[in-house]
Amino acid sequence: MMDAGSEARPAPGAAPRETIFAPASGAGVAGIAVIRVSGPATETVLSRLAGEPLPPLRRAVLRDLRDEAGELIDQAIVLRFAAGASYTGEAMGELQCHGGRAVVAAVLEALGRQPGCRLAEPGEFTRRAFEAGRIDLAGIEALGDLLAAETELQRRQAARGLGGALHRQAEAWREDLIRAAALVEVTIDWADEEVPEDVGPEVARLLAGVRAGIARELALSAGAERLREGFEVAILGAPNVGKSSLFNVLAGREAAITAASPGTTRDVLELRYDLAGLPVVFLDTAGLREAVDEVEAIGVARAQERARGAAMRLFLRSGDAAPAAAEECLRQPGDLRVWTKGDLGAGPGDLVISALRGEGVAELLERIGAELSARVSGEGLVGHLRQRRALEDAAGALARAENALQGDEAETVAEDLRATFRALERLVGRIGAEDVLDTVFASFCLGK
Ligand SMILES: Nc1nc2c(ncn2[C@@H]2O[C@H](COP(=O)(O)OP(=O)(O)OP(=O)(O)O)[C@@H](O)[C@H]2O)c(=O)[nH]1
Ligand SMILES: [Mg+2]
Repeated sequence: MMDAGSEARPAPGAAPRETIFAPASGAGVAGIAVIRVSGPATETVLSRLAGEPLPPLRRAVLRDLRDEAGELIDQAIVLRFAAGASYTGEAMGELQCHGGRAVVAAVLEALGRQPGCRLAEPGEFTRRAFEAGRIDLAGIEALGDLLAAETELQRRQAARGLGGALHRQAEAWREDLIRAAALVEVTIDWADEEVPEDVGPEVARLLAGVRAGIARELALSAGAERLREGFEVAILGAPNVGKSSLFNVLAGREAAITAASPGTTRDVLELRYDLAGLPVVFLDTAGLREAVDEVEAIGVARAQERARGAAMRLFLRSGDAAPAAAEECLRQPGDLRVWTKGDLGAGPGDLVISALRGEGVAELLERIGAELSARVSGEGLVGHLRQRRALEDAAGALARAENALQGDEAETVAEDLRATFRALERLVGRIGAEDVLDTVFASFCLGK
């Protein structure tokens, strides 16, 4: 989290800022539900529901919540935070009431009847935190990732981002570049006189250090992006080799139709799978062959398209089907060849499985896990396309600065360094954030 910012105040003459509220805990019945309130009317609203005097700041106190008629709604823990020392930077409150649907609905209704109060939009608490300078864009993206994380490795990656790792890294690069820029400015100022000392080597060393750091992050970003989005593993092969049967074993249920007749699967089916912390999406596909009808032809085309974009491909073969000709042009390094129906006999391939008996499937998963985890073993901080683009721009501008330095063009070096700064500021969202916030918040849930 960044430094505590001051409370965002409305511009003079502007309408007073609305106070927002929303359930922060998930939908459905639970022991406790947390409802958050943020904005200038927080104290008034809380005292109307929970009675006066309100508990001291940051002290959790059990209170009766009552509606305007004095009727008891629920008993709840009331917690409040001062403006300037809360998530949003505004005065904030939390009501931890019982988690029944009717209880939550009644508390929300009572809040909605308070003047100047309305239900928050998805991501609105975080938008206010951003406006108050309490979180930057990279932090918001990491928070979104953390809320969306389905596996342990996704959670770890997002948690690093939330801790501000990318922000700190960008700051470190910026400091080195500021020092380099200052040295370059000196040579510009002394242009007509003798420069006291040749600063070139020192500037070159600083720029090369930052370049190496950025290059390293860019190299790791492919793995970090995959980890965030999930690895698609396409199950491919000629009709009838047992693709859907394997898919069903992985799903632990009859997710796909299997049949003795070839050409059974037409659509691409997806199965989300937590492979030792790696988020994997298995794809069952139509058997690769010259299709006999139009629908099958569409299915085969889709299978090939998804196979090309997948992180990994499993090429299945069995003794009772000729290998698919299309396989050869789909193969990429790291893919696996799997001999199926091992109960009927073994054949060539990286390993043998039998979906019927469930044999070899654990080993197959192990091989897939080993291959994919090798691609994310780095500690990549840049997991979003937007961040990668900004970092690529920074790398480009920095390379131009290094070239100009070799040509002794101090003015150009200074200009390219400024472009590098701007790209790094876009990376953490210090500039250009407004354009992307709406898209980011569209994926946020209520109450965050
Ligand atoms: N003996 C044996 N039969 C299997 C095994 N796996 C699949 N089969 C049989 O092979 C036939 C085809 O299986 P599917 O899983 O539908 O094959 P597919 O590759 O999805 O076929 P398409 O969707 O038509 O491309 C079915 O009759 C299955 O019961 C296995 O491990 N052993
Ligand atoms: Mg099938």
